[in-house]
Amino acid sequence: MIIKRYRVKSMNEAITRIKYELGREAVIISQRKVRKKGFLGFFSKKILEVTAAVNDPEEKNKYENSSTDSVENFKKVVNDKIRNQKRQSDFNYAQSVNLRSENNEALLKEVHQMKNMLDDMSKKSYDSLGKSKLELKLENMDINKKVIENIMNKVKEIQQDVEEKKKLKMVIGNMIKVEDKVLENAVVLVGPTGVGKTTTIAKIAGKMSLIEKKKVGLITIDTYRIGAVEQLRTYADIMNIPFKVVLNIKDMEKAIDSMKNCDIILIDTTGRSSKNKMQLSELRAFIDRINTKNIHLVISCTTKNRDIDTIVNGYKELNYNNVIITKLDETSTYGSILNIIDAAGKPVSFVTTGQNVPEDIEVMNSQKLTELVLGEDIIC
Ligand SMILES: Nc1nc2c(ncn2[C@@H]2O[C@H](COP(=O)(O)OP(=O)(O)O)[C@@H](O)[C@H]2O)c(=O)[nH]1
Ligand SMILES: [Mg+2]
Repeated sequence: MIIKRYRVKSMNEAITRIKYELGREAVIISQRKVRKKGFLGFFSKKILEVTAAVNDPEEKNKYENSSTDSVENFKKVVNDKIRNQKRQSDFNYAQSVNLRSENNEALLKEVHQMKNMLDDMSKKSYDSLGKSKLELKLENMDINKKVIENIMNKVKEIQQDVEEKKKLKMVIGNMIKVEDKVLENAVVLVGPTGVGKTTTIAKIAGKMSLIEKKKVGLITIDTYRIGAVEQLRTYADIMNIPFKVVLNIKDMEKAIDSMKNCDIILIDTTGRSSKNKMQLSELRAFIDRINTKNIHLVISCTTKNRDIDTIVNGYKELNYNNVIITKLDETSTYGSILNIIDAAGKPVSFVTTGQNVPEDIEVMNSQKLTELVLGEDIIC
């Protein structure tokens, strides 16, 4: 850099001289007013001192070169820095990728676990109340809560490696006890009004007398309902079999005695409310006179779940040995079969499947009843 000081009278003079000597690129660095030096200078006028500077062309080149270098250096430094930064960031990235992949692994593991849980859940398919698909299926079959709980516990207890459906069949199959009983001597049918006692007696009588050619006698103690006696008498007349009406307890033994040559005596009773203990005790007194182990509780599979318990438990007073489940043709879900069997704790002797006498009655095996309960079969 070239620096020059000019002592001039005016700035104009300074600029002219600076331009001339240093060129147009020169710049004024400073200016100040000073007195001329020397003795006379004391009283002399003040003059202008202007300092100007310009870059030395050589130095300028050098500077430019060096600046180029420095730019290059700068670039280099910057690039190095960038490279370093990149390396660092690559390292960081790699680390983060590592971390991410580690995290990913953990995440994948979690997702996998969640998937398994979901699979498990969809297999069991829990609803919002935490019920499994199986439980919901059983509920849809109108099987009551208590029985479902019992079934689920038994299904869980099965160690065998078989599918759930099979386990379910095994459990229900074991719960449904059927007794293909040889009917002989006195057989009594008890149960609520309208479940089909009289019709069922007519069906059994018809099968035994018309098909099995057995000697059948009919007795009714159902003198309570108008027309009940006539209903059974009509069947007896058609089948041409003996028929007796028993009005009081002491007539019971006489009536049975009068039919001692029969292979089987079928006894029809009055439908009683299971809630009416008096009526049931009265009935019990009649049954005690009959002295038989062949007492069947007749109950319709269309009975509401809550009523099943009341009926089945109420009639326990009569010590029934079997249950006859009627009207299987009148429903599309057969869970009540299981509810009845579970509540009664007695084997099923017959089921009835329609109003036709004598054909709509059968001894249904446990497998067929299980299929009905599980909705795999229907009664048309
Ligand atoms: N759909 C259908 N109806 C039946 C069945 N058994 C009986 N019934 C009918 O149920 C009604 C009452 O039958 P009933 O024998 O008089 O019942 P009870 O009062 O118990 O003696 C009658 O209309 C019968 O025809 C059955 O298995 N299916
Ligand atoms: Mg009747």
